[in-house]
Amino acid sequence: MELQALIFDVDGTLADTERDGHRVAFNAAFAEAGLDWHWSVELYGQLLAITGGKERIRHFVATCQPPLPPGEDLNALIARLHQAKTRHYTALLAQGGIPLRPGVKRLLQEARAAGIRLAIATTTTPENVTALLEHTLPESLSWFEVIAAGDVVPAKKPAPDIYHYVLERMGLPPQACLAFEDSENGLRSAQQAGVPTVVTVNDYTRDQDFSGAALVLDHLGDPENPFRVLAGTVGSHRYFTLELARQIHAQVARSGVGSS
Ligand code: XBP
Ligand code: MG
Repeated sequence: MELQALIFDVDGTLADTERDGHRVAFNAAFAEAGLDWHWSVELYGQLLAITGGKERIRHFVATCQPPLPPGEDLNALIARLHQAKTRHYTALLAQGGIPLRPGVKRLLQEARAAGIRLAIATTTTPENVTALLEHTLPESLSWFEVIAAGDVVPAKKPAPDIYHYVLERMGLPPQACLAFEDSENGLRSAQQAGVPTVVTVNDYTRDQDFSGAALVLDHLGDPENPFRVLAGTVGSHRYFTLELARQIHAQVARSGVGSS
């Protein structure tokens, strides 16, 4: 089956948003609420095991037992903090400080020009996706035919639900697609839905278990900034092109490695 669509994760994949974006916004929301909570770079790395901001705050409260404001229901507190966090995060993106990762813009443009369909599968809040694209590559907002984000499915990654949702909306079987993820949770999500997956690692995820990925790279690369291959074979390619996407996709179809 031919490659028909590319499905992208957002956080860590399209852009390095976690350490200097989401984490900073969570801390700003905690400070604004008068809470003496602070998520250090290291603690945040551990909290990333839980996908989804509201779920992450709940996990932090349960495991670290920080002081809570008296008399407020926990669900209401989490909802309030998360709304503030989204406001801080989108304001931060509007300042333009978080660029797309190497090769992302080039690959999106190449895929679009070739008539390859594009979609997004992420656990983050929809406003965050819109804000990121608006401030990095505004024209791409109309390129993604499905932007599946946040609470649109009840079970977040590593559950496969968000990929099932995208595939159903696109009317495509998983074998017609290639997913791009940066984390083990993301890889497991795509894999359980049967979508072959390319992983581009980042500082928070590089030591995770990516067994079963079709290819693992440090980033997608560009002609002047080639990728490093951490697992898989790329032939003579030095940066990720649509031709390499097709090659990887065909390889998975032949061998079964890289899909569930
Ligand atoms: C990303 C996430 C997100 C963000 C926070 O995971 O876990 O929760 O950290 O976003 P993935 P919200 O890249 O695997 O989709 O606060 O909007 O939930
Ligand atoms: Mg991610």
